[in-house]
Amino acid sequence: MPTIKEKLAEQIPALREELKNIMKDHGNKVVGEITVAQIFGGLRGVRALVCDTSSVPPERGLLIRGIPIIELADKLPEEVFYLLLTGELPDEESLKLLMADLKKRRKVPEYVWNVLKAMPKDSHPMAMLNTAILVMQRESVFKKMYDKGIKKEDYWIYTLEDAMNLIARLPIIAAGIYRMKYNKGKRIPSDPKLDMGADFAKMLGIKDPNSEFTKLMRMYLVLHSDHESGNVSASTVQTVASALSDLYYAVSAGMNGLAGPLHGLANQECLKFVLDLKKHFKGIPSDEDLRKFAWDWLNSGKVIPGYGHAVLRITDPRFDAFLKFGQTYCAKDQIFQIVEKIFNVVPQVLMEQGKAKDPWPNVDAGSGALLWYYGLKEFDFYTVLFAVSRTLGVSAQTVIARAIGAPIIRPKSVTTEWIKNFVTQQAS
Ligand code: CMX
Repeated sequence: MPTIKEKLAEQIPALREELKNIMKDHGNKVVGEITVAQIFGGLRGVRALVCDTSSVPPERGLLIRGIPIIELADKLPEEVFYLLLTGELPDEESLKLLMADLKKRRKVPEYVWNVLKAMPKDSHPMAMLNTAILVMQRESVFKKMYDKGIKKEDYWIYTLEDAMNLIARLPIIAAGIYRMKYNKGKRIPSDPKLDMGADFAKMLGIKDPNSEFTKLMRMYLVLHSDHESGNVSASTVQTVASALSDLYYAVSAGMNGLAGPLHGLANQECLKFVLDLKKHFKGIPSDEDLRKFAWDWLNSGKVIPGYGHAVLRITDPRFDAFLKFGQTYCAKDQIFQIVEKIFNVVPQVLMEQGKAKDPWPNVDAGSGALLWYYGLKEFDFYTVLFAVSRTLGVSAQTVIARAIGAPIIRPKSVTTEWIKNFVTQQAS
């Protein structure tokens, strides 16, 4: 059975050949145009990137290598990483090899903890995580080999090394940040008997008598792992990596984008919204009270966290997966019931308001309530969980970009003056 590196080494020549032929035969074909509104509007809908690990058809939601995410919700994060990279789910033997390889790499250098301890106590856990990633840059195998002088066609091999090291270390670092930041006691060491999700759950130190939290962690790591490459975090990783910055630089940069409230931080904002509601109404609000609350919220100029999406036009299937989990394991929990109630009321309000193109819940709308239920109540930590998961996808994307020799990303910008002149010329 091949290792993941051998499997990729088998696949990459054909991938390169295919790409070369597409470029040779069809390089001049026009696939789209861009309007002035798109230039000023965050490039929404502009087809300008290639991402083979996953796709997000607006009416279907996330497909990883063509497989709907809902069909992968019960897989291990390691299986999904294999799928992201190779386009195939691993057989038993390949999975064993991958898991054994990742386990060997579960070592975090002591200086990472020293740097984290030296940070101000009120540092956001995402600032801590991204600092930890950046401070490990000196460990980059790609950087070391690049300095020695390697062939371009071998870049992916050392990027894969960095990816495997980073993926193996991040759950340990994230759990360490959790215990340090919230005074949970000593760090809990990684357990080599456990898979990534179970080990992460154990290192966080959440009581888990029925292994439900372990199940949730595995699912959480799978659901957030990838979402094409146009979103803020993934596109940042790809842009930084395209300068041949190593994966530590690139992932740290991308995860700084994930820390924004319109992106990954929405999950912490979401739970805050739910808790505010519960406090305000001293329990579960009625539909009518919630409608009014949502309108007041919108009228005060705020967005409803966890609702809307730049690409999706349906209820995010990742939200569906969390909802199903909640209905199975904590249907009677008040916080979870408020999440369900918001789902029943808010889309209608957003439709009536008529601004959001997508009035439906995204991945962040429901996950926080489940974490809260199991006792992970420090909601400014939630984006860290997202980041640990998203590193699987963006790392796979970067390995593939290196394998196909993707060039430095450098689109052209124009001035507002240029646009004004352009539209004037068009009019005449
Ligand atoms: N509540 C209120 N207004 C919303 C809204 C929401 N949940 N979603 C969109 N809108 C508004 C926008 O703010 C925008 O208003 P203006 O015209 O006044 O600027 C208008 O509707 C049109 O926006 P859009 O084209 O539908 O949405 P965008 O592609 O510009 O933005 C997103 C997408 C996710 C940033 C936006 O829906 C939002 O802010 N949602 C709340 C935050 C959130 O849940 N983010 C997490 C997304 C998932 C992730 O990346 O992790």
